[in-house]
Amino acid sequence: MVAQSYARLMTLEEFIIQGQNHFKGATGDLSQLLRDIALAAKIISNEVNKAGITNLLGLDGSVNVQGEAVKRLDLFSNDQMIHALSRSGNVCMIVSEENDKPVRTRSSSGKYVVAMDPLDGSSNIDVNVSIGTIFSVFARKSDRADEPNDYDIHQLGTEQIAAGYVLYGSSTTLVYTTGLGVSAFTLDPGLGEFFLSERSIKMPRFGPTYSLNEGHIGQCSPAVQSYLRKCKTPDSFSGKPYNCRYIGSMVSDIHRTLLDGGIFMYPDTQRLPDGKLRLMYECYPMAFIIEQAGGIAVDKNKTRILEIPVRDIHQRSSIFMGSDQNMRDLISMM
Ligand code: AHM
Ligand code: MG
Repeated sequence: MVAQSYARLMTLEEFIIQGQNHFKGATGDLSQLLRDIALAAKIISNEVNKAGITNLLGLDGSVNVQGEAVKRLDLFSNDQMIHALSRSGNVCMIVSEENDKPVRTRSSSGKYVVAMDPLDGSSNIDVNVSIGTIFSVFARKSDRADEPNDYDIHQLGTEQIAAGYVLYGSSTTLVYTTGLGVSAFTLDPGLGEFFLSERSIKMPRFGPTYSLNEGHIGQCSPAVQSYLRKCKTPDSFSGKPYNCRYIGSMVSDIHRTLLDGGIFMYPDTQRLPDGKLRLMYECYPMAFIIEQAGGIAVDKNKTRILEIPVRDIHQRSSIFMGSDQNMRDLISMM
């Protein structure tokens, strides 16, 4: 019975090959890169699930380039992702939250540059709350015969050729886009296989949910404060205020927003004038996914996230993203 039901499911591998067939002349290199990321995701997922019973859990005493405490699982995930991305020789350079400088792989002729947060939401590791991996893929600009350079990493979000995240939650889910819609895959941990769980995800045009660290509201702009007052005022249609949902793991908060609709924000505050989240490996990939699903993503100046230039690989950006209607309401107040 169970075996029969598996027969109806499409594996990630089949889906990737199907997608590759859409592109005439595709070499299969991007497909291989996505497979490599899926492999790293399985290894990290396995380790995340064991974290409570191994000594991987806990602080290792060092701090990352943002001055934040680094957990061992972050380092493990960073190593696994770098290793996986270096396997097939397709990636020449990797920008990671955990590395001060871009990491050059052995394959200086690799076609792609990847930006990633190998384990996002790390403050949630110790309390068994879902965390995730975020990635963004660019085609290099420089000649493959030369060494990769700064132009390869200072690309706009609109130039991403793929982006995605892996959510290590009650199940492990991989969500990605190559610009032809957003699809989700769920890991069967017994088989070690990702199966297609949702194709061409379109987020609801509106969702009665807002998501932010509201503890900082006193430091937010008047526009964000008045938007929040609106969220809390029962609307004339439903007679109810919006729901507040905030996990504190961007991957989890975005995944819920993607599926159920609503709005997610990490605004600028007096203390953090550019917010907290990193443009290249948190904001760009999530904005690409949200836009592909029919949503909107902007910063405090109403600038489309995907069009904010990269000055520094670890630069931060305020971010407001979510369903079309929620975002239009907010933008009209900004
Ligand atoms: P991290 O990359 O160090 O894990 O930080 C990013 C996380 C996001 O997942 C989340 O949206 C945000 O930090 C939560 O921050 P805060 O605790 O200030 O609400
Ligand atoms: Mg992180």
